[in-house]
Amino acid sequence: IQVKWSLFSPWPLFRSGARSEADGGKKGGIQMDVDKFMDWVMTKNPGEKEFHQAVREVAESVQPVLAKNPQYEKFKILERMVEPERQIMFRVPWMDDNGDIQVNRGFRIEFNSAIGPYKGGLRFHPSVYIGIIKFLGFEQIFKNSLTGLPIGGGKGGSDFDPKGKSDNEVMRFTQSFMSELFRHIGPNTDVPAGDIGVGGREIGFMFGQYKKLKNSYDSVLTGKGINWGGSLVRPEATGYGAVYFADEMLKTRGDSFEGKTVVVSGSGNVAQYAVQKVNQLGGKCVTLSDSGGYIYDPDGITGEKWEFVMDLKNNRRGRISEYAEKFGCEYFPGERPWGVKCDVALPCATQNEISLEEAKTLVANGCFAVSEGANMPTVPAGVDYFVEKKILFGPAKAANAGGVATSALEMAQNHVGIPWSFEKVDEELHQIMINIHKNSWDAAKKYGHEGNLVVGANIAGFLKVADSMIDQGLV
Ligand code: NDP
Ligand code: 2IT
Repeated sequence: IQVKWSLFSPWPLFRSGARSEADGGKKGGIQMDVDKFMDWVMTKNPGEKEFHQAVREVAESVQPVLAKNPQYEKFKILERMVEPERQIMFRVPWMDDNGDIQVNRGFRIEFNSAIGPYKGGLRFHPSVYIGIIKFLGFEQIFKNSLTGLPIGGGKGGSDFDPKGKSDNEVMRFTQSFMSELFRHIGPNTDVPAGDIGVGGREIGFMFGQYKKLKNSYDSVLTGKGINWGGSLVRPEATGYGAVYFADEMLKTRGDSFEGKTVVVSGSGNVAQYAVQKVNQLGGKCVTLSDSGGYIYDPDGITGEKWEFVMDLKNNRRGRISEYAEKFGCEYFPGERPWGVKCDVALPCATQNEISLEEAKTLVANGCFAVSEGANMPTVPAGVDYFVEKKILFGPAKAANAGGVATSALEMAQNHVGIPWSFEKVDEELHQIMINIHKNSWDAAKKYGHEGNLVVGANIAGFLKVADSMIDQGLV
């Protein structure tokens, strides 16, 4: 049997030993060989390609920091960060409406608690496997740090497919899921929330089951209903936040959403409220999509058309093609909306939904700002292309941090026991997005990548977690 010795002793492989050039080798961190580091990560985490993708971007981004600050290398911060503190995988058996037994797999990855209890959503989608949950959990560490609030990084979910399931089936599944998850979470330990396939309905069923098992009314999930501990603006927060972030980017060029044509993908929670906020700021959203295809409405998705989407997706749980039938606009089955001419693009569906070709098409058609509402929606070569072309590019962990930030505000309200007004939460959210943009901008500039918010967000998110890990010793 051939054993890769790098699995046991990675350091000599990816430390070049050469002092960094950045400071003439005087203060000197050690230059890391990112390719070799990634070989080690990939050997330890085989087949998890989305996780590899997320780690590589962060590892590349923080090189200027490692070069100037030897303590991060000394304390093996990056090597420790890529290893989750705890990973939980469990069986979720449940009974469907025909009386047949179904078995799904549940996950919760408690990735990093250096700056607060694990925090991050739960995704229910048939594509879910460990590599997806790990990429999302890893991203969450830096995103949560960027919010400026005391929340660590975690993520979970299941390969359960909510599509076509009855309310009763969803309830039985979520109760079974929580029957295992409850023993791992807690208001000061780990606080899940929603993500793809997990919205108010699922959070409600899970909260009910948790409460029954623990006999305790804990702030253990966010995205709760407004009658039972939820926060105003949490449903809106991710979409609003991604638009607030885009607005900050536009301001750096003396511009705004007024009169802009905006292409949006997805038609779920994030997309819905991104459209509403764009409308409020004077822009026009002309597309929405789901896994079936996209609709193109050149007049804009406003008023009763927006209300129709809300009812279609949140109550009737139908397909976006019905919008085209109802309002007589075009529907493109099996396609993504990136070929539509626009000023601003808001990817709000899923990972790797903008390919390099699509990134090129967007730019060729005049798109000059992209704010990522979804997690990791642009492939790495697409991100590089946007950066190279000096597009205003808001990377996911900065641009969509408004959701988790407002979750932390929900926790704060729960801990004090007093709810805030819509205006107060919205104001806090807006200010948080302004701060994230500024901090990412400043970090990029400080480390020699002015205007590159990918590098800036990764560095700003990394520093706070890295310093906290050092403060807390070898844990
Ligand atoms: P929803 O489940 O409410 O909506 C997801 C939307 O994306 C649906 O329109 C869905 O279409 C579409 N979609 C999902 N997977 C695919 C796929 N593989 N191909 C094409 N379309 C797809 O989820 P959210 O709106 O909550 O989440 C959207 C994105 O935003 C995700 O990347 C999520 O991680 C991210 N995010 C969410 C936050 C939140 O607070 N909810 C916070 C931060 C980020 P269909 O119904 O046909 O599957
Ligand atoms: O990706 C994300 O940030 C979320 N799905 C929201 C997480 C949260 O805890 O609100």
